Amino acid sequence: MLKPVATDIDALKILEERLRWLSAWTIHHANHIRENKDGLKVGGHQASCASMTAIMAALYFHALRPNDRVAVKPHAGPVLHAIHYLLGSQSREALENFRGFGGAQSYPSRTKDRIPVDFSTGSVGLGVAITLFASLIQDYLAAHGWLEEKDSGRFVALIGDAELDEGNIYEAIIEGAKHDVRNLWWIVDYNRQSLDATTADRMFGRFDEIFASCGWRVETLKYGKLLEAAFQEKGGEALRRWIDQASNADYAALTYLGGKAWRERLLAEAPETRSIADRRDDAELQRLMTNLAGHDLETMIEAFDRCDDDLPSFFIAYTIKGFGLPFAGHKDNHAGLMNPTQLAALRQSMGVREGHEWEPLESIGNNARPGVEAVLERTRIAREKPNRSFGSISVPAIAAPAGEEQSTQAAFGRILLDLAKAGGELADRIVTTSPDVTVSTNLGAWVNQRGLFRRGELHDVFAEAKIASAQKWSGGNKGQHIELGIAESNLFLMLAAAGLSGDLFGTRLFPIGTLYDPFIARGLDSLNYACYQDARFLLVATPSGLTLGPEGGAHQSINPPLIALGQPGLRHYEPAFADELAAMMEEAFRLIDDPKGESSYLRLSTRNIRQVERMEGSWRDGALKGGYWLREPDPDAEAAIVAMGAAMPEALAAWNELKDDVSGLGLLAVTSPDLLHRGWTAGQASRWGGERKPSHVEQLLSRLSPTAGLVTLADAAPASLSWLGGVLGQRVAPLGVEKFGQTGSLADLYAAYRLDGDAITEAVAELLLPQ
Ligand SMILES: Cc1ncc(C[n+]2csc(CCOP(=O)(O)OP(=O)(O)O)c2C)c(N)n1
Ligand SMILES: [Mg+2]
Repeated sequence: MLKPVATDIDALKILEERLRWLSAWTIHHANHIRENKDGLKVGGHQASCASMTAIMAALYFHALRPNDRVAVKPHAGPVLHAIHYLLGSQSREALENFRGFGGAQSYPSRTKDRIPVDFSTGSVGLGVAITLFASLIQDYLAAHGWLEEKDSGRFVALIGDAELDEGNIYEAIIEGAKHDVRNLWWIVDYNRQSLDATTADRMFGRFDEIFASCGWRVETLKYGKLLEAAFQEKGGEALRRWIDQASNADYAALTYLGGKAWRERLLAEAPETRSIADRRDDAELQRLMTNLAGHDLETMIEAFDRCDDDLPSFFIAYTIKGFGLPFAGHKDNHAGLMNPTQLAALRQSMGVREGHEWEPLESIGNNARPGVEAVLERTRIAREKPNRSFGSISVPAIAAPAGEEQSTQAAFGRILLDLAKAGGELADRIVTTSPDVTVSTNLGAWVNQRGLFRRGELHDVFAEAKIASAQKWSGGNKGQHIELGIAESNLFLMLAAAGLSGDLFGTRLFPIGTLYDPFIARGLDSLNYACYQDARFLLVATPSGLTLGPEGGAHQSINPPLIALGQPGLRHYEPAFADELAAMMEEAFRLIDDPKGESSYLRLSTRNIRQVERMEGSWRDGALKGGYWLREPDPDAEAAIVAMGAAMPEALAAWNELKDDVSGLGLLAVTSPDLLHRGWTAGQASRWGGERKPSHVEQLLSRLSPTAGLVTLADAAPASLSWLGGVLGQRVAPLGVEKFGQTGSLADLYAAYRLDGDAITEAVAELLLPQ
C-alpha cells in the first residue's frame, strides 16, 4: 500500500477556491456569455459543484492514487473538468464550450469527454453502484492472475445525498456484502438538499445503520475544525446540541439568511451560546456555522488518511449546497444560476481580475504559487485518457451443436459447454453472471466445467454429502461464473463493469449475462447505462415470448425487441435455429473485442424446433446482417411471409401449405429487426450524402413486387416487424402479441393470439385480395 502523502493545507485551500471559481465560471460562461443561438436554456449546477469542491480537492489533490477510479456525482461534472484544467489535461476551449456541441459534457462522459472519465454518470445511483461491481471485477482479475495486487486501486463514488434514495444502491451493497467487496470509498456530499427541496430529517442516522449492517466502515464527518474549536469554548456544548437538533430545512434556511439570522436564532433557542456569538461578527458567525466537515480540508484529509486499508468505507460528509455562493442553502438552488452582478461580486471576492477569469492560477500570489504548483505536480491521477484495449483475443469459429430438434436456449448451453471443454483463450476470458437464473437459462453445464468465482473456496455441501445433483455448485479463485442475487439491475451493472475491464484494467473479458427476457425491463436503465459508456458484453435473454406456454403471462415477454430496436450500443439477434445462434455468438464475441463493435442481446427460447437443412452457406451472411430468404421468392412475387425466431415453425408450415396456391411465395427469416432498421436508416443517410447504397433490407424486399404484401410474424410485439412495410411501401399484415399472455399449451396460445397457421393463411389471403 502506498502511504498517504503529506499535503500543504494552505495550497489545498487555494485549489479548492479555484475549483469553486472555475466550476461556477464555466457554467456562468455557458449561460451568460457564450452566444446562445437557439434561446434554449443551457443550465448547469453551480450549487451542486460548490457543495463538493473541498471534498474533491482533498480527494484528487491528496488522496487518490494512480490506480484509483472515480464515479463523480453527475452535477459536479464541472468540478472534475476544473481539476483537469488545473492539471493541464482539459482545454480552455472545451470549458468555454461546456454543454455545447463537442465541448465538455454536462455530466462526465467516458466516451464524449476528452479528459479521462472512469465512469460516466448522469442517471443518479448508477455511477455509485458500478464502482462496487468494478471492484469485484478487479478482485476477479487479481484472482485469475491478470492483475497484480500491487496494481489494484480503490473505487470511489462521489454521491449526492438525494442519490441515496435510489434503490439500486441497496441492491448493490447487498450483493457486495455477499462477495466480501473491498477497496471501495463512497463519499456522500451530505448537503441535505435534493432537486426540489431539503431532504427528510427522518433519515438522519439511518444511512449509517444500513451501510454498517452490510459490513461497511461508516465515517460520519459533520463538523469542521472551526466548529470543533468553538465547541471547546464556553457554551460550546449548547452550540453542538443546537446544531444536532436543527432540522435540515432550518439549517439550510439560516445558511441562506446569514450571520444575523444565525445570531437571532441561537440566542433565542440556545442562550448559552451567547459568548460564542458575541465574539464574532455576522460574517464570522456565518463562516463558523457553515464550517461543516465537507468544507474543511483538514477534516477530509484526516478522514481519507485514516481509511488507508481495503475495508469498504462510507463517508458522510456534511456540506452546504451552494457553499460560498449567494444562494447557499436556498431550497431552490439546485439549478440556480448566479446573475452577472452576483458573479462579479464572487469574482471580486476571490481576487479574480476581469478578463482573467480563465487563468488557471489567477489570484494566487507569488508566495503561494510554488506550493500550489507542487501539489498539482504531485497529484497522482492520470492526465490522459488511457488507450482502450481491443483486438487482443482471437475468436475461434463456433460450430452449431448437432441435433435435429433443438431450442435456441439449449443450443446456447451446449455451445458454452463445448467452449468450456475445448478451452483456449476465449473460453478463459469468458465470465458468466446471472441473477439466480443460472440453471434455468442453461448456464449450468458451463458452470459445472468452469466453477463459481469466489475469493476463497466455496464448498459444494450437497456434492460432499454425496447427494445426487446434475449441478455442481463449488467454486473458488479460478471460477468463471459470478452468481448474483435476483436483482436485474445488478446484473447489468456487473456486465457494465466487466464489459469495461479492458478500459479499466487493460484486460479484456468476455462477459455473458443471462436472465429471463421479460425481466430486462427490471434493469433497463442500468442496461442503458452499460451501453452508454460502451461496455461490451453479451446479454442472453431466455426464455422469451409465448413459447413459455404453461409459465403464463407474468413470464412471457412481449416488448424487448422494441426495447432493443431503440437501444444504441446493443445489437439484437433473435435466432430460430442452432446454426444461426452459433454464428451470432461468434459475431457477438468478435464485437466485444472490436473497437467499432458493440454489445449483443440474444433473445432465445425453450421451444424445440426442427432444424432446417442448409443447401449452401449464403444464409449465414444474411443472418448476421439481420435476415435472409429461408425460402426464396420468385422475382416480383406478390406475397411473402416474414418471420422471426421461435415463430418460424408456424411460418414454415404456412409456407408449405400456401406455396402452391400463392405463386412465388417467399419466406423471409428475420434474425435482427434492429440491424435491418439501422441499415435502412443508414442507407437513407448515405443517400443525402450523394451516394445511394441500398441497405440489406431494401435488397431483400426488392426481390418482391413493389405491390407485394408481407405477413409479418413474431412472438413479440408486432411492431417489431410491421415497420418493414415502410421500407419499399409494401403492404403489411402484422401478426404478433399485443395483449398480456396467459397459461396454455403453445397451440392454444398461438391460436388465441393469432400466431398460428390459420392466422397466417387468412392474413396472406387478405393481402392478396384485389385492393
Ligand atoms: C435517475 C435520475 N432521476 C432524476 C434525476 C434528476 N436529478 C438530477 S440531480 C437530482 C437531485 C440530486 O440531489 P443530490 O443527489 O442531493 O445532489 P446535490 O444536492 O449534490 O445536487 C435529481 C432529482 C437524475 N439525474 N437521475
Ligand atoms: Mg443534495
